[in-house]
Amino acid sequence: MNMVKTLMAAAAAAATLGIAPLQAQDYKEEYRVSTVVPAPFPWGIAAERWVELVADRTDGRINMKVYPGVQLVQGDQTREFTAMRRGIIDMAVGSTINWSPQVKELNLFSMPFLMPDYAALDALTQGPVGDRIFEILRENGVVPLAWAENGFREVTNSQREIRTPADMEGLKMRVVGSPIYNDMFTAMGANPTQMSWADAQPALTTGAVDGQENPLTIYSVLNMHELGQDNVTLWHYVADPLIFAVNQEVWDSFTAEDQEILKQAAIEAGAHGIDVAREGLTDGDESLLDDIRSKGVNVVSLTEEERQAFVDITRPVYEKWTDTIGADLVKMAEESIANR
Ligand code: X2X
Repeated sequence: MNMVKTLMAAAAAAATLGIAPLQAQDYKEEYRVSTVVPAPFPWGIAAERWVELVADRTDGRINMKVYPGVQLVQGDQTREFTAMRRGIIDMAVGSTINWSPQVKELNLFSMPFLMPDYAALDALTQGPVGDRIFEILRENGVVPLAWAENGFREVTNSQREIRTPADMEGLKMRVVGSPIYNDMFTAMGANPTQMSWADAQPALTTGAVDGQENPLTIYSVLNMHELGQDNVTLWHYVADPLIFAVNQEVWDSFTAEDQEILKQAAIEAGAHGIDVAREGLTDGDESLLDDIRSKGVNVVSLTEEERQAFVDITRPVYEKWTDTIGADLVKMAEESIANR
């Protein structure tokens, strides 16, 4: 037999026996997983859990490492998605906010007051909206595997209690990198300034900005009360889920068996991350809120009428962004939430 025939025979035999070709030899020594924040933030915990589960279940064949601080894109979280698509980043656990400059449909989760509670958030990620979003991500050239959670984003500031849009007047607010945030805070009368998470922390420390919005897990791990952020308003205006995803070529380089391991591990790590992200922030367990209150922080819950005033004032933003996101997807989301 000549060489070609020998190889063909070997391949045929391998196929018959169900033996995977020796692809593991092509695997990289390390796969780089991008995140914005590390453990002990729930986001970092979810990413670390994914890495551990995959290492265990592949006997180390797939060696992943978390690179927090979006350091693979010099701290600019709005470039994470593009870098993953191009293979500069192998994998990421990323916020829908940070990928929305490239994937406009992801702004859905930033629509003001769309999701009133966790059940609404779950109705989106675990239902037809989530399926559609994953399809869109695949069309955009990355492979999405599972959901985790940064959380409901509550507003904090160093100046005064916020109960009405009038209280927002003139407050200098750090906002994230999707223009819908500029639109929302401008509509409320505040003075928003967009900056990366890397720049946000010094800006809060020096008082260059008066306030910010982020999940309370971020607030509490960072001890933001020590940065003067001693007014917190619970308004649940938006929430950012996290998505586990892999660069397409990297994904294609794995055997079907390893792809399944990666996906299953992401689902389990995501479920764990969601549990951690909600700990102490639910009706049954408010321990995180109590802990924040015990530090002398003024934590305000809005009445239904107070909340409605914010809904009304941001309504034009909601309408404007419905066009950008796509009226069909927004309608599907509204229906999923109504039927939750
Ligand atoms: O920059 C933020 O506020 C953060 C950490 O929540 C995100 O990456 C969306």
